[in-house]
Amino acid sequence: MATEFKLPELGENIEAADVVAVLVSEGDTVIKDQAILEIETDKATIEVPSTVEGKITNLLIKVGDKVKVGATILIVDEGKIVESKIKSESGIKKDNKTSEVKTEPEVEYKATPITKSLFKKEIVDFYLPELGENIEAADVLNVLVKVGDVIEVDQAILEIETDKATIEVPSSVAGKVVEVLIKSGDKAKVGQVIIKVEAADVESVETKIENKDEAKETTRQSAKKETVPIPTGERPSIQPMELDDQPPILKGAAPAAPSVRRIAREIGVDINKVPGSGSNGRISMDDVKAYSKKLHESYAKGGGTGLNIKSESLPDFTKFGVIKKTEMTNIRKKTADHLSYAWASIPHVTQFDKADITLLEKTRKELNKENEKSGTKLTVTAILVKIIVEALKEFPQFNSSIDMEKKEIIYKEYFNLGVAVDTDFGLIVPVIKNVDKKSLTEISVEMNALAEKARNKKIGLDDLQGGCFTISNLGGIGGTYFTPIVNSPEVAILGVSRGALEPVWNGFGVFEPRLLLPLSLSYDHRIIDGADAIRFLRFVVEALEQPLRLL
Ligand code: CAO
Repeated sequence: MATEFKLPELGENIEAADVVAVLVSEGDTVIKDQAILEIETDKATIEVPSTVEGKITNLLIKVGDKVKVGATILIVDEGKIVESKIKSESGIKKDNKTSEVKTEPEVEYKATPITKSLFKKEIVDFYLPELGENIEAADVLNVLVKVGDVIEVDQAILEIETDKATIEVPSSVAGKVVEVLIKSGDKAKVGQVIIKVEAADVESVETKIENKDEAKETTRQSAKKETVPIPTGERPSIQPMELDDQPPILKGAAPAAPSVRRIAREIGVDINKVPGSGSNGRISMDDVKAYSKKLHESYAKGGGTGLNIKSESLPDFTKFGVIKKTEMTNIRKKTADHLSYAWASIPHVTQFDKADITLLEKTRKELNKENEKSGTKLTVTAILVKIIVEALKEFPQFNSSIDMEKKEIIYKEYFNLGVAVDTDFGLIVPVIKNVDKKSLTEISVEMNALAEKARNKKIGLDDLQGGCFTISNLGGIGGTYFTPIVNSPEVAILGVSRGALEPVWNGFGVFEPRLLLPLSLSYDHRIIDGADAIRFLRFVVEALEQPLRLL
């Protein structure tokens, strides 16, 4: 006998729904409660279970259709069906408990009245929801409910520990706990049944919770109901507004249709991080696409570095003692942003060496004494500026920048050197332009003038731009070694620490007191190899040790 299966009542004021997936085909044999359709209303996405049994002779809807409540979905022939055919065609169990489809040669099925409501009081399984990318299981620390408890949506029912955090798992179902299937000390797998609940008499629209097996179409066709009610309240309180660095939403399974989840998984998007725009935070296909687009944009903004750092929230320091707050100066803000970017986006390596500047210092001091009257002072930094220009000529990759988006290296044929200046309001790096065309004295004069301007807040924007390489000399203040941060988009920086007298073996049986200058060369390992960095630094050391060659 031919029986029609019509779209049943879906709830108050819901007259139609969009067909998101059709889970059966013509010729299939369906049984009662087997999911045959996935539909989306403006309230939720639900799987529609069959209320008829038999072989499908006519399938009258397809994905994308809008179906009205009461419209015929399919027609079945509910005659006698050979059991083996059922098994081979649908591979299913008759219900969600234990009873397999009977093994007698023939089973007679009767159609259930089409008017049967989707919304009913029933026992539902609560599964351990998805906990985040690559988290498949967690240790159960505490089970917070027991049989007989009446629980509410969002009530914590379990305390679990993953390798990332300790989490309270909230229920996504309200009702009376009839079975607890887990205990402290157990390892719970995502998708595993935790408790069984006699659901409260609410319009608990059902959704299928995903696990790995669900990706398989065969399982999707299964009549075995793996369903949990979607929380009827607001979406979990941890709002997923940030991108990939945010923790997943842990309060309940992300509300999304299985088809949406599957696409998210296929394109590598963690569904738990997608902000849902639908009612109660329901995640649509468009939400997944928008999130994925934003994710790619944020990667692109990071220059292809994937840099997407979110600040951690600070503790309340007043709990530990008295505090005072001041606003960051603009220089401090810019320095913080710039250095954070450089530090996170450039793979830094720092190479150390020491230069014997005994002779150089003797000569420098003598020259300064001779030139005392002119007021021109030759400084260690000015000498280093001159040496670095020669080194940049010898090693052009140190005078370059990298364009990661275009995968290009930009070599500069001009020589502008930045010198870090310590000021009362923060670090400033004025740039001495075209150093290769200037004498040591000119460099010295210009550098002192720029440092003075920087300290008196008179520095212009032009004085701060166009640098190729930076020198940071902290030796006037002290210190042995430090690891300077490359001043992006440059690719290397020389850190200079305090020159000091040290005993050096002269090769003839005696330690001699020599003035050694500690040098630290930080470089961008994407473009500069370690061997080149040593050669570059050796070049600088040798130039400092043989000042006559420099002249
Ligand atoms: N080792 C030992 N003594 C050093 C030295 C070193 N590495 N560098 C400088 N000195 C000495 C100088 O010889 C000078 O002594 P004399 O007066 O006897 O000659 C004295 O320290 C002061 O030097 P200076 O500061 O006048 O001149 P400079 O060219 O060496 O330095 C400048 C100029 C602008 C680099 C420096 O004033 C400065 O601001 N340094 C701090 C840079 C900085 O903050 N870097 C940090 C960046 S990361 O946070």
